[in-house]
Amino acid sequence: MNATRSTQDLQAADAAHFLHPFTDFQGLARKGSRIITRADNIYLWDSEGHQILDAMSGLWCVNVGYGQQALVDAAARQMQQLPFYNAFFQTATPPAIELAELLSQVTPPQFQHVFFTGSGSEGNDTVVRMVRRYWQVLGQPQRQVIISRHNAYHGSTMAGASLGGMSGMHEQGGLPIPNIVHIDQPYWVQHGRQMTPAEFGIVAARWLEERILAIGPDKVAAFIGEPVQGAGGVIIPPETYWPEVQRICDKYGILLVSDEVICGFGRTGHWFGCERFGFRPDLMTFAKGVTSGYIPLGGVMVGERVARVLIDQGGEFEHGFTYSGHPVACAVALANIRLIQQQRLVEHVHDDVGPYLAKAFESLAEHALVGTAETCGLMGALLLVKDKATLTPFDPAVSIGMVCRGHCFANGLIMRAVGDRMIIAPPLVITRAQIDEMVALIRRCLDLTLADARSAGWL
Ligand code: PXG
Repeated sequence: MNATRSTQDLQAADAAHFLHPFTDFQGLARKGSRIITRADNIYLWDSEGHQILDAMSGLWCVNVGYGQQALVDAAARQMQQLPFYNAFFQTATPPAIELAELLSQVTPPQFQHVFFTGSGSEGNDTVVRMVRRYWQVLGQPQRQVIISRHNAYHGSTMAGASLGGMSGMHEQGGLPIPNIVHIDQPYWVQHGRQMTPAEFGIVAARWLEERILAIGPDKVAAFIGEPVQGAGGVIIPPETYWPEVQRICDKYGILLVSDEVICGFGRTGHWFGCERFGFRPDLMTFAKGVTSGYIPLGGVMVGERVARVLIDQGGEFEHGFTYSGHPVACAVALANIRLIQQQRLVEHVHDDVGPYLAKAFESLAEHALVGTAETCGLMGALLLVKDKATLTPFDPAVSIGMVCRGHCFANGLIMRAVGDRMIIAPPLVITRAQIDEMVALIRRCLDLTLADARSAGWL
């Protein structure tokens, strides 16, 4: 990169040539991108020299924080030794083999095999093909239907976006693809306030059973869900939800898939979200935190129930990507997972900063704008409301989340707005003192948003 290029110059080139993901191209071109030039630990710096606290870990991925030299060294070493070789033609590379072995150790015991991809979306495409292939090999090819949930996010490829329950995405491009259906999400504020959360968790899980029965259990291949919905706004299900989902999947013999792209690798204070919520998936999609985002890598952990069928009876599985098991990506993942182990980051979240963040969020719950404040490990969400007592939302035309996000942007804090939910997922290396700093910034931005709401008469 040419360090002498001005922000303005870079913004002009960006607007002229770069189509950003999930972006209104014209709107951004008019405004100009914020250009991020470097990072360390939990902080970013933009091209104007502003320091920003990254409470979103990049995009839910930089679990070990920025600037970890061990990951950089692993990439450089592997690039020199062997920058690429594929795993198609009866070949393998040491980093891919060693990562497969290490993943089988850090994941729950039913997982002894992995299929590598380049991203979470490709991982979920692999899940769709793999579960359908599994049932075909078992002589039940009619088991085609995969049940997912509204407001889930499972990626942006045709199958990933179909599994996802984002209506805006479905409208652009004729989705979902056939035989993918959605049930409602276990979001208590939206669907369950007349019940206790524990009662609601059972009710929400039973929506799965009702749908299975409506379709016919012999036609259903799998159920997929994120342990905690991330991009959907950090929707933390009641404790009763996942065990009941597990019971229902077991009852009808349906494969259970946990999308761990966000929840995996320590985010919830456990290695994987399914361990936090007490269920035993047959397949697990991962990406993001496997390399802390330093380099793209994803994949699917394949439980023995599925692996034995595919290996012992399946013959050739006609699926794969150029970068399945990319040696540089796998070398970085190895260094990343070893760092998580050495620095005991999962324990750090579980025993120390996770509970500390939960306490801090309890104090934010007292703010006039905050209707609910929830955390799970190092994920958190504040629901902004017009009236705390009744959880009455603001007029959607106000876009209160975007107002708050604007203040975060201007005050050196990256916090996401998903509708009226303000969400965070900071790097796992965050300290208590840094949580205090982050929460003080959040409080300031809430105060500024409240002042806007008062002066504009939105309250
Ligand atoms: N599953 C889950 C649960 C995800 O969060 C994917 C799959 C797809 O991964 P790839 O690597 O193909 O992007 C994701 C990705 C957001 C946001 O706005 C979230 C994601 C991606 C982009 C934006 O929160 N998650």
